[in-house]
Amino acid sequence: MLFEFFYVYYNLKTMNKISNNCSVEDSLKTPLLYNEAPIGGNYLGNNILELRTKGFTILRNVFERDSVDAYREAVEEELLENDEGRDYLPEEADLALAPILAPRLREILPHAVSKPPIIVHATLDSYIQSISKARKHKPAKTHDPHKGWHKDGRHYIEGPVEPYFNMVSVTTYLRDLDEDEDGPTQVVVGSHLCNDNPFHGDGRVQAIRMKKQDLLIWIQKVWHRPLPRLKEGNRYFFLYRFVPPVIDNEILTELPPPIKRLWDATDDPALKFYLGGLYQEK
Ligand SMILES: O=C(O)CCC(=O)C(=O)O
Ligand SMILES: [Fe+2]
Repeated sequence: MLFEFFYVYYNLKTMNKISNNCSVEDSLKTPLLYNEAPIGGNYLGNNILELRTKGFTILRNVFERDSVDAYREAVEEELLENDEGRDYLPEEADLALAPILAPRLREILPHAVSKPPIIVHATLDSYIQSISKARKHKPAKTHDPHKGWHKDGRHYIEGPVEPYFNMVSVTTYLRDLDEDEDGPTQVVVGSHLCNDNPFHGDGRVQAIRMKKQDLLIWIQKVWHRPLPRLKEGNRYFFLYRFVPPVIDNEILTELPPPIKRLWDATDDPALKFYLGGLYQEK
């Protein structure tokens, strides 16, 4: 009897789990698999501290490592070319949305984007910015120390620095970045909080090394620049931006098609909020 009860309970639980997942996963079919385990321990706090002090942090083991290769191959098949001959992934593709559904990212973003006293969940602002094509010519082996540095936004900070951040960016590179030849992004550590300027040789320059199953969370107010990929294959740089939905923001009345599909498919209010913020159907 007891055994029977557990058997039924177990089945119900499993069915429930599957049906919960189905509604979302059925509407987003990609080979990318997520690490479902929470970030845990002190890691979450350390990630947030690092993001605020250094301007970037690496969120580890967000994806199942082997699935990233399958995902990248699927991306490669869906690439389109724009008028300037650059490859891009259409932002309405399911593949474009898959990385930001990772549970670990959903766990940390509400803490990363904050503007007290409003409690926020992150809202997607935009998707993929660019995918650079494989370099056709052989680039120089040394990097001009001045070339390419910029902040996205104002270059100089005036007055007191806002200690909370109202926009964070998330990047996946789909490849291991073990050395400069892999084409990591370089940053000046902590330069979102000060006026260190790499053109003057200020600050500590760091190339962001991470694995393909990791995500970079960063603030585009740090000085940064891409290093070119000097190996075979495309350099991928998928950029997503997240902002807190503050009450005086315009409330979205439309969502991009893949987001809308997911929004409709899920009954989970937290996921709805993550996808659309204060979105209201017209
Ligand atoms: O490709 C990179 O590593 C950096 C790109 C960049 O600077 C940007 O998207 O703002
Ligand atoms: Fe930039």
